[in-house]
Amino acid sequence: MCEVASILQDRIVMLVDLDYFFAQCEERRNPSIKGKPVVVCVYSGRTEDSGAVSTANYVARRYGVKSGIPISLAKSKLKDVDAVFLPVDKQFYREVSDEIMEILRGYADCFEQMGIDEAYLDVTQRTKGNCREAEELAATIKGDVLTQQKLTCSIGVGPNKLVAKIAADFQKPDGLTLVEPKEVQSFLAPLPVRRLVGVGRKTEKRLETLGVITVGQLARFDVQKLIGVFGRKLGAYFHNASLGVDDEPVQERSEPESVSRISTLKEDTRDLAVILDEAYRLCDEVYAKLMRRRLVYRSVSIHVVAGDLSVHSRSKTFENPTSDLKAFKRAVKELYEKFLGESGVAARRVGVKVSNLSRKEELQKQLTNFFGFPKH
Ligand code: DCP
Ligand code: CA
Ligand code: CA
Repeated sequence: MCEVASILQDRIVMLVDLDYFFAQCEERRNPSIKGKPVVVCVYSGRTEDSGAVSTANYVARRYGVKSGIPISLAKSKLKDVDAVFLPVDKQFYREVSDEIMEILRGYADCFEQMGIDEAYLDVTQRTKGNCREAEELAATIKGDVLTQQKLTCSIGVGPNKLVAKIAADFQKPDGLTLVEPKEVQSFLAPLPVRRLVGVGRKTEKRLETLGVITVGQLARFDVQKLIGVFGRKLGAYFHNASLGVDDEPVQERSEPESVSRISTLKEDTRDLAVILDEAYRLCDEVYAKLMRRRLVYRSVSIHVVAGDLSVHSRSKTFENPTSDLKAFKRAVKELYEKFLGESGVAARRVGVKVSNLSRKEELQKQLTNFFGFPKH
């Protein structure tokens, strides 16, 4: 649907990017660190400070701390400052990300997640192609993410992915930038070429030798010469990009292989009722996600992390795909009973998972084929 729209009509595309994402997750988890410089680190483990900065909050950025620099350098920049250094906790950020992506998905005609903290939303239909409406929708989305998930994001709204992305980066954090079709070229012209997707440090240098620093200069640069330097494909791409032209559709990525939830119990236990109480709650969450994404499942698994941190699992596969919540819970109960019967360990964390996923529409198609055409 959105693919056709990309060729036939003017589109409205948003890019939603979460602000200083990993560090903001840490602030949400522990609000007392808010206001201090927060640096999230990937420790390599060789020496105490070896490794790199994954990201930093905006307070730390004022001291020159940013993604990619060595931890030791970040520490020296923050010498004598009450700063917080934390190790990355990818699993936690992934959980936060999943929940936010579900909120965003609900606002899109078409949705495309790009990595852990950003997504494109095609909102052409629901805004009837009206920029003002799209701007209001973006404000609503920001409000929703903030109230439901306590995180700020920056949103760019434009006629395509290229412009939306640059617009989202334009004002950060907590920004909202609308670029209407008639403003595209004047918006892009003063920006450095580096802001265009696909222009890395090398290309930037090369363009600089041609006297091209800004996107506006690139737009005016002879396209044939550009092709002469970068080849047909890339040269044409740079030329179009500099004019803000981009026909890439917002496209849903392939379906996830599984959907799972795991949680830590108040205390280690072998009590089936206590385990199921938590496991059923997780089933409801997994199920809600399946429904939102219109997925059916064929396999169910349970996971147990024992008190000694050993990991155990059991699974079951149905003959046919199903979207039944009761069957899901029945299978989970069966598997936990089986597990407790076979193993002597007490559970510290419990999880549930569905896999072998497929689209609900495909299930219906298969059934229709099997039973003949549906009556109208
Ligand atoms: N990330 C990383 N190493 C990098 C860049 C990013 O580990 N070199 C991780 C940490 C970030 C997350 O990816 O939180 C998202 O990257 P972004 O580039 O979107 O940066 P942030 O969200 O941290 O900051 P901004 O507010 O600029 O978007
Ligand atoms: Ca971000
Ligand atoms: Ca990002």
